[in-house]
Amino acid sequence: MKTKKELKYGGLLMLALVAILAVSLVLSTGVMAYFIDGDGEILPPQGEVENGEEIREVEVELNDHEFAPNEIIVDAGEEVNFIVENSGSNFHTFTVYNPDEDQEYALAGAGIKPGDEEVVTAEIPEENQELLLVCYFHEEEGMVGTITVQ
Ligand SMILES: [Cu+2]
Repeated sequence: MKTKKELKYGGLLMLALVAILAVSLVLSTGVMAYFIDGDGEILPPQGEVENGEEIREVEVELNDHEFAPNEIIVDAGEEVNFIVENSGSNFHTFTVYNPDEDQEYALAGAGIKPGDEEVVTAEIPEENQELLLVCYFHEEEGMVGTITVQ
């Protein structure tokens, strides 16, 4: 038969195990998404939110064959207007995918002729995750990027 003391320590051990389990669950899911710069810092979202407006504007240039910038950071659940300018000499697409969704359906996107500029509006998902940015035509040439939702 266990003494009172043994029972007490048994309970504490159980609590500690539950706490460790909870912490590792959290670490393995959402939290890692914050550590995107490798130093454990949360980076500010890019672009501007105009006074009194809810919509962030992020400028992106399409070159032959890359997005500039190709690593974009936004806030979860916000609406973003990507101001996309094709500075290259080829036709490019600015296509945003949610890797959790069916790849046939882009979250947002546009095809843009050389010299043209278009506003591509995207409703950013609520979950922390990484969205994919691709040009349909030059994905294999490395015209890809990420939109980190934090
Ligand atoms: Cu392209």
